[in-house]
Amino acid sequence: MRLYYYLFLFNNLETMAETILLLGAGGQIGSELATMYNEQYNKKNVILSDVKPLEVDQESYELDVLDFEKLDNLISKLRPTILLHLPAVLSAKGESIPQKAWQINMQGLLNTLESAKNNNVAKIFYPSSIAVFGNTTPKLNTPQHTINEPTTVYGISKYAGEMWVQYYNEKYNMDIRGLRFPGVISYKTKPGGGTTDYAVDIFYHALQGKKYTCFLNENTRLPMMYMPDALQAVHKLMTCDKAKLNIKSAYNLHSMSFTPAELYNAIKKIIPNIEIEYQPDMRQQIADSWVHSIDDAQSRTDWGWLPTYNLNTMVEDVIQNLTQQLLDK
Ligand code: VAH
Repeated sequence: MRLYYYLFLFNNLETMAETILLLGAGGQIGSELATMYNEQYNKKNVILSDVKPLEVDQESYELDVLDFEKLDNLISKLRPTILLHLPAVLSAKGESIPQKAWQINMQGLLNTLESAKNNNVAKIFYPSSIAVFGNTTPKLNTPQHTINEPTTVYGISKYAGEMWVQYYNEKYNMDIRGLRFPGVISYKTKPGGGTTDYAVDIFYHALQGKKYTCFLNENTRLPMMYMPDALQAVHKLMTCDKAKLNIKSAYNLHSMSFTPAELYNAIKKIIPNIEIEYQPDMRQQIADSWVHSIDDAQSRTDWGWLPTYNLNTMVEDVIQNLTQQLLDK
C-alpha cells in the first residue's frame, strides 16, 4: 500500500511543482489553454494575465507585455516553470495598425524572452503561424524549412519571433518551443482580427438563421485546425523530452485544409437552410499569400503530433456545442 501512496505522491508532487503563467489568457487560444491547464494542474498553480482585466476565479493580473518592468517583476515574483506567450495582433487587424502590431508582437515577445532568461524559466511556449509563409513559398505540402517571405506585419513579426526564439534557445540554452498554427476554429471564444475568422463566424450565422457574407472568395483554400487538436498539440509539445526536439524555432503543423465553399457544404449537411454570399475584402490578398497544406512530418516524428478531427467531425462537434452554448445564453 505504501508503494502506491508514494507513487501517487510523486505524480502529484510533479504537477504541484509546476507553476504555469499564461500571458494573453484572454485571447482565442489563450483562454482555452487556460482551461486546459486548469484541468491538468491545480488551479492555484495556473496564473493568468492579459492586457484587459480577466473575469476569472483564479490568480490573474492585468498586464501589458510592453511594460517590461511590470512583466519582469511578475515573472520574478511568480517564478513560473512553464510560461506561455500568447499576446499578438492578428493578421488582418495588424494591417490597420502596422507600427503598433509590430511593437506588441515583437517587443512584447522580446520582453518575455529576456525576462524568462533572467528568471530561469524552465519552459516557454511560442505560438507562430502559417502567416510566416508568403507568395514565394511552395503552396502544397509546405516544408518545415522553406522560403519565408511573409507579406503581413503579423507574418513578418511571427517569423522574426521564430528567429529570436531560435537565438535564445541556442545562445542561452533555453527551452522555448514553438508551433506554426493554421487557422484555429473554436466555438468557445470568438477570434478577433484574423483572416481565418470566417470559419468561426459562419457557424454563428448558420445557427441564428442569418445569411453569412464571407470576406473570402469561395475557393480560398487554407490550412485549418479545430481547437481541441491545437490544445493537444501544445500539451504534447510542452511535455515531451527536450532531447527529441530538432526544431528550435517553431514546428509545422497540419490538420486539414478547406475552402469556404467546402465548409459551407459540410455545414449544409446538418443545417440545410444555411445561406452564404461571397464578398472578398482586403483579407483576400492576405489569404492568397498563404499556403494550402503543410508538411508536418517533423512534428509527427519528434513529438508524436497526430490530429484527431477532420472537416466533418469538426463541423458536427462545433454545431452540437455551439447550439447548446447559444441556448444557455
Ligand atoms: C489569423 N487566425 O487569421 C490567425 C492565424 C493562420 C491565421 O494566424 O491571423
